[in-house]
Amino acid sequence: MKLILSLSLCLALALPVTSVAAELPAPTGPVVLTVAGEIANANVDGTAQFDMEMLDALPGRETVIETPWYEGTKSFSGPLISAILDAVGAEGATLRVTALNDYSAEIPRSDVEEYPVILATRVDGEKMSLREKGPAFVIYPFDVAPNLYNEMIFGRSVWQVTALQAY
Ligand SMILES: Nc1nc2c(c(=O)[nH]1)N[C@H]1C(S)=C(S)[C@@H](COP(=O)(O)O)O[C@H]1N2
Ligand SMILES: [Mo]
Repeated sequence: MKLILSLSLCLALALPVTSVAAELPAPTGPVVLTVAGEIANANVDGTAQFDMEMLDALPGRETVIETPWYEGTKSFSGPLISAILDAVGAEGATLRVTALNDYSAEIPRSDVEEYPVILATRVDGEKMSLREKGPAFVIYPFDVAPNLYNEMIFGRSVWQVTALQAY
C-alpha cells in the first residue's frame, strides 16, 4: 500500500514536470534570456525565451565564493545551466554564451554536466543591474571545485549574459 501510494505520488509529481519540460510556456514578464540553436522546446519564434520567474522556477544553486570580479566573498544564485539546457531540450556538445557587450565565449557542455555551473541572477540575494554585470552571470562552482579557478574558466565566466546558443 505504502509502495503504491509513493509510486502514484511520484507519478503525480513527475508528470507535470515532464510536460513543462517538453512544452516550454511563453514568458509573461520581460525576457531575460534567449536560448537558440539546437533546441527541441521553443516557445517564441524558434527560440526559447525565459523571464525571471521561469529562471527562478528551475533547479538552482547558491555558491558563496571569492571571484576575480568582486571584493571578498559573495553569494551567487540562479538556475543550473544544465537545468536550462534540459528545459529547452538542448542538443549538441557546445554552448555559446553571448553578453550585451558582444563578448562571447564557448563553453563545452561537459563543463555543465560535470560541475554545477549556474547562470547567476542574484548576487548577495539581489538582482544584478546591467552596470552590476547583470542580468545574468555564468558562475563556476569554485567552492566545490577550486581547480576551476583559472584563466581559462575566467574567460568562460561571462557577465551581462542575455543569450545562449546550443550546437
Ligand atoms: N560580458 C563579458 N564577460 C566577460 C568578459 C567580457 O569582456 N565581457 N571577459 C572574460 C574574460 S576573457 C576574462 S579573463 C574575465 C576577465 O575578467 P576581468 O576583466 O574582471 O579581469 O571575464 C570574462 N567575462
Ligand atoms: Mo580572459
